[in-house]
Amino acid sequence: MSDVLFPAGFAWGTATASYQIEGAVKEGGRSPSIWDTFSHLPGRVAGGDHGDVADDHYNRYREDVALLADLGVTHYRFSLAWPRLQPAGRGGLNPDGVDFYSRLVDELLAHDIQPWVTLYHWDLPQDLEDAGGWPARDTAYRFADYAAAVHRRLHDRIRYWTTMNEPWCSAFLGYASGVHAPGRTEPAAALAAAHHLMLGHGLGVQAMRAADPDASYGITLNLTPTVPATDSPADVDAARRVDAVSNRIFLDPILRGRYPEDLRADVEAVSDLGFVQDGDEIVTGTPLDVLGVNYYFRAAVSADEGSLRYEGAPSAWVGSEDVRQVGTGLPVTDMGWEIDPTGLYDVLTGLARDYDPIPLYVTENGAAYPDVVSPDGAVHDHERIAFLDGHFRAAARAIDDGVDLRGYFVWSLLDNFEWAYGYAKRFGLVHVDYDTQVRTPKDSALWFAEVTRRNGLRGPG
Ligand code: GBH
Repeated sequence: MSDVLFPAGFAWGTATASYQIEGAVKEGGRSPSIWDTFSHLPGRVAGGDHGDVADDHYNRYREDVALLADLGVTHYRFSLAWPRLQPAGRGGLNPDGVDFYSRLVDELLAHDIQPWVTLYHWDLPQDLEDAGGWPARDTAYRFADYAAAVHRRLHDRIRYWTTMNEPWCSAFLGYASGVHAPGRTEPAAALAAAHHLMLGHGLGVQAMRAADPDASYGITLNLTPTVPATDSPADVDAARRVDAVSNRIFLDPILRGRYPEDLRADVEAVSDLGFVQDGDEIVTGTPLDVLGVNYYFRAAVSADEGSLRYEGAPSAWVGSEDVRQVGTGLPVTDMGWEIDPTGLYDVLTGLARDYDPIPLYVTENGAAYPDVVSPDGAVHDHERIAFLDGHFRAAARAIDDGVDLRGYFVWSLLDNFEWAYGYAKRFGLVHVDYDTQVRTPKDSALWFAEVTRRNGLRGPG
């Protein structure tokens, strides 16, 4: 029986995000972000949790890079905190912020780990939200300026630049359902936010590429393969609509330079997309070097039932508020998300089928489980190992079938602040004790180190 091997040079990594791990929210001249504000409002985050300390990665980054080295990863995906680098969201950069990321990058390179940077993973400077946030067009220009300024200082050592992480979440969880910061529930504003996130992305790529054409530029999208719960015409159309407002609303303006026609019709009652100005779709469609895909689960959807995906919160599916997600009976993780590796295969092969060729990376995939440290000092997270093993094999099948997949980042290196769920959900390969900040590599970390060493998996696909 042959093993599953990945192509030579395949990138193996883990991913994190600034607000989820750094803590030190008042150190080094950092200003508040929308997540600082939101998480300190009563009732917004489970357990009243916030990112004030998180994993204290800001002060412990050397230890964390050593953990990465033990995993044998070739790449590390992390995000830059805009409020650390440019506290007011405009103007000059904060030297202490630049210095922190500069030291982190040096530490990674000293361990032969390539830094893969995301410029925006949801921590908008609060000052910019106060000026209107992503529904305001100016925020796109502010983002492009920030991207250009940071790139100028760090591009000598960072070769992989991602503009946005999951603009869907920023736009629709932030401004429609309101379960993420800034917690607004304005469906039309959410559509404008989605557009301005893509506009900022395109302007940012243009500015960075002009300064350094040789680095790699891209964006990361959360893609949710969507299937009808039954073959009734209403459910089939519900799946089409959710696919439009979750996936194609970003994929098409970015990879084809135009919004899908069916989406325009679906959201007509909410917005005429009047904020899309002449020439904008050329900017959103600025050519990219890579597309990052975050995959967690597949959604089965059904029409004609009240859609309350979070208790009490409005739907994130603007224009399709009548649709709800239904279970299909597959086993779930601690998030309640169904485990479906075939969904990853379908996302990757679907992109290769429906869009012009572009190198793909899985920039996030992983699972939460209520891991505990056993009396023997270890964390026996066999479910996470099974989850990752299944998804790695699905990725390998996609490569076999011709998909240009170049790398895979596990979410996440460390247990961390899981947004609206706080610290209750643990996604790490490494366990974090939030009282002591002690890091304990889980069994999955040891298993993953073996995967990166072999560049593959034991046993047939
Ligand atoms: C990613 O988002 C994030 O990039 C990362 O920061 C996070 O920690 C990680 O995954 C784990 O959650 O039920 O309407 O709220 C997760 C992608 C997209 C998955 C939205 C859940 C459900 C939408 N998420 N999706 S809704």
